[in-house]
Amino acid sequence: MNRIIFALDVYDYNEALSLSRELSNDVFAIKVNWPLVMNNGISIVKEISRYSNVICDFKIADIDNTNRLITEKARENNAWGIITHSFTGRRSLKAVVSAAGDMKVFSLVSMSQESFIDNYTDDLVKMSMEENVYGLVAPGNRIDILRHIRSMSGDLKIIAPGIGAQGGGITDAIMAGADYVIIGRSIYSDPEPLKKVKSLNEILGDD
Ligand code: O7M
Repeated sequence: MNRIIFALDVYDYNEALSLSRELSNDVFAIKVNWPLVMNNGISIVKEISRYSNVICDFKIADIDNTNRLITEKARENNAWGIITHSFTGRRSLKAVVSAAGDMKVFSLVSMSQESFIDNYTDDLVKMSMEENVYGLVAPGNRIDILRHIRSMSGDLKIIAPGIGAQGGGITDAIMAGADYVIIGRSIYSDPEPLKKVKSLNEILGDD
């Protein structure tokens, strides 16, 4: 079992493909964000999906119709999962869940940096559960908040960024209730990314 979601926050096509090929067997999924898609187009999602589960981290935050249009593009390109904001309200979240089909929807309920979202986290968790999302994004570097979200969210999957470059500890995040940890710079900025992933998996007791 792998519990690392690799945040592929690079611009370059060749670098992205070569990291995806190299790391795919040792990570649970690859998270694709705007920097890569802006440089290469949405078809990069389909290409990477040949090697790994791909989670489109588009942090969708618009009205229902626009959310639907964005979600459909991710689905068309074989994404395994999609990340949406939830602060935009129930109608917007419903649109993502309904357009997602088999794709897993992750709803962001707290960030790895302090934000105004912190004032609404409990409401966002409750609404996300009522709307049947698959999982939540919660901060892996703000352990008390992560533990609190875990205590509220039943068996929803929690994916947690903020590890390494943003100060969070990988085992602390798992112990506080994260199912998966999202890690970018600590892996792709390492001179030996595969070795780095394997050593993190060893810390987690994963093979
Ligand atoms: O390990 P890093 O800091 O290099 O990368 C962290 C990744 O997680 C990067 O892709 C961020 O956009 C993302 N992220 C956060 O860092 N903080 C958040 O609160 C939320 C996310 C995220 O993945 O949201 C889905």
